[in-house]
This record gives sequence, C-alpha cells and structure tokens, in this order.
Amino acid sequence: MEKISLATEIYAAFGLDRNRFVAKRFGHGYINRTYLLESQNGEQYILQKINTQVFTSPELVASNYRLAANFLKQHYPDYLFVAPLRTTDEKEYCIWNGEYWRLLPYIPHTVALDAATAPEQAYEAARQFGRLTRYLLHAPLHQFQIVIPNFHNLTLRYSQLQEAIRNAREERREYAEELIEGFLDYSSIAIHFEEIKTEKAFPDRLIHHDAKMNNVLLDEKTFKGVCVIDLDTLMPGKIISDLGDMVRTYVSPTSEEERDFSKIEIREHYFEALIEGYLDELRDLLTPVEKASLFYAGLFMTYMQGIRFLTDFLNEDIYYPIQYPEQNFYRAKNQLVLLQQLMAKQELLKNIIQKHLHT
Ligand code: GN1
Ligand code: MG
Repeated sequence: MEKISLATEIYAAFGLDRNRFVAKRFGHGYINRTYLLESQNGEQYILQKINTQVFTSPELVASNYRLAANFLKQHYPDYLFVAPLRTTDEKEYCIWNGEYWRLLPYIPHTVALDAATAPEQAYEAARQFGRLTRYLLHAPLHQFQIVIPNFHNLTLRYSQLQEAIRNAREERREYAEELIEGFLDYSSIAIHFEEIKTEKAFPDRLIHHDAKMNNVLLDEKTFKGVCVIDLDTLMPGKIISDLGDMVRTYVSPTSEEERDFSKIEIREHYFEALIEGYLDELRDLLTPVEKASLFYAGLFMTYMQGIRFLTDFLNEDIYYPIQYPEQNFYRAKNQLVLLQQLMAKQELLKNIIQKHLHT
C-alpha cells in the first residue's frame, strides 16, 4: 500500500503528534480527500483535505456545522452529530500551505456501506436522513449559509448541460450524441422542477444534500443506524434532494459506476423500506406539495446526477475525478438507465408511497 506522509504541521495544528499515527486513504468520496489516522494504542481520527475548488468558502461550511451542532446539543443532547474537532487555537480547520484541513472523530464499531444489501439497511439509512431534517425543523434556517449556490438547482444544471453541448469538442459531442438525446427527451423532469420550486407549500428545510448509503454509519453488528456523516452540504434545500438521492443509490444493487447496465434493477423492497424509513420521521410534517413530490424525488435526483456526469464528460472531466477516459459518459448512461427503470415501474412505486403516507 502507498505510504502516506502528511505534514507534521497539520497534525500539530490539532494537537496531535505525527509520530504516533499511521495515515491511510479512507472512503470513496469524489470531492474531499479523506484519511484515517490510527495510533498504536487504538486512537482513531478522520482527517480531511477540503476541496476548495468545490467548497470555495470553507468558513461557510464551518459556520453551518457550528449552528447545527449548537442547536442539536441544546434540543437533542443525545443525538450523535459528527462535527469537526477544533484546532489548538479553537478553529474548525487549519490552513497549511494554502490547503484546508479538518479533523473529525472516528466513530468506532460502525460501518459505512457502499451499497445496501438488505432492505433494513435502506430503512435505517433513510431514517437517519429524515431524523436530521426533523430535528433541525426549528433551527434558525436563515442563518445557515448556502455553501454551494445552485447545488441542486435542476434548472441551472439543465442549462449547464445545454451550454456544454454547445461548447463540447466535436469528438466528445458525437460520441455522446445518443446519450444527449436520451437526456433531452426527459426535459419534462426539469420543467416540473421549475413549476414546483417556488410554491409556498414546498418549503426549504435543512437538507443533507448527499444522502447516499455510505454517508450513514450503521452499527457493525446490528446494522441499526448510528449517525449521518459528510455534512458539508447541510444547508437549506428541498426534501426531494435527500429522498431522491436515496432512491438513486439504494434501490438498485448497482452503483453509478456499473457498466453492465443489465444489472441495474429496481428492488421494490428497498424502495419501500427507504420510503418507510424517511416517512417514519417526516410523515407528520410534510406539506401536501411535498407529499405529492415523493415519487418525483427519485426522477429529479437521478436525472440531475446523470446530467452532471454528462456535462462533465462534455467539459472534458473537470469536476468528477476519473480512472478511465469515458468514465463520466458511462456514469451518465448508468443514471439514464436507472431513470428509465424508475419510469417503467412508476405505478407500482407510487402505490408503495401511498400505502406509507397514510399509515
Ligand atoms: C459528490 O464527494 P462525494 O462522493 O461525497 C457530489 C455529490 C454527488 C456525488 C455522486 C459536492 O459527492 O453531489 O451526488 O459525488 N458532491 C459534490 O456520487 O459535488
Ligand atoms: Mg459528499
């Protein structure tokens, strides 16, 4: 394994002695770079280098963490909220050589799964994301910062795709021609977002905005939900973001990296479990517009993620890291196939939602 050597100053900023720790790359995030630090006597931490191309104002992220942590501590003292540890001079991150680094506690006896392998895991994970939004219901929403403007603004993502189509190199555009058509054929999903986004009864709430399976820690033995992690994009938004990301990432046994599209499948029991888990936290406080958007959520996020991958492919892979040249093309295609399958099963999935809305 590659031996990782991180600067002594970074450790020291958090009061740690580098000589006591071994660092390893950790997790599969695309954006930040994550390490696990372990000492011989079993002390463990998560150290992250924040991607400041994406999170251009790390102080906004830190401010949101602080607001949420304070509110939760006051109102739900038993809730496990994984906030950054302070530096020796009481900051949420240290700046070293122009890089932003932060330290987080490692939560022992937990696992982060890349994919759900039982519906109960989907239920547990969905409950954790639903609980976060519910517990923060009375937090001061307007004091939370928008850390990435327009992050889940499908209208903008759609126009970014159109712009990328216009500006792409001939070669890439031709390569992706059919796929581009495939996405443009579903423009009604973007139009629907336009229609509902400004409705009064479609409120902003505090949303995680990256509700994939491996952003939840489950108990390593019981697989019960323990907490959510990766809270960088915790900010005001719509429930369709988290619910939709769960549909996008828990329902099929495949991940967005799968290139054998015949393996993409809608596992109804997983869909049902995540709907139930999310609604068990939020059922009583959703507005009629939100309730009517529950099936749409999966279309919204799958479509938007596909568009983001395709846009990045056309833009020569400037956002998502790749290991092979057409990776963003295949990720986008994977999302389109998933979207088509959600569409094909919509009656059944809508019935499942109805069943759980009223229990
Ligand atoms: C990115 O870095 P990671 O894997 O947590 C992205 C999400 C996407 C996801 C796709 C800030 O998250 O929006 O859903 O990749 N985060 C950002 O898997 O763009
Ligand atoms: Mg993330």
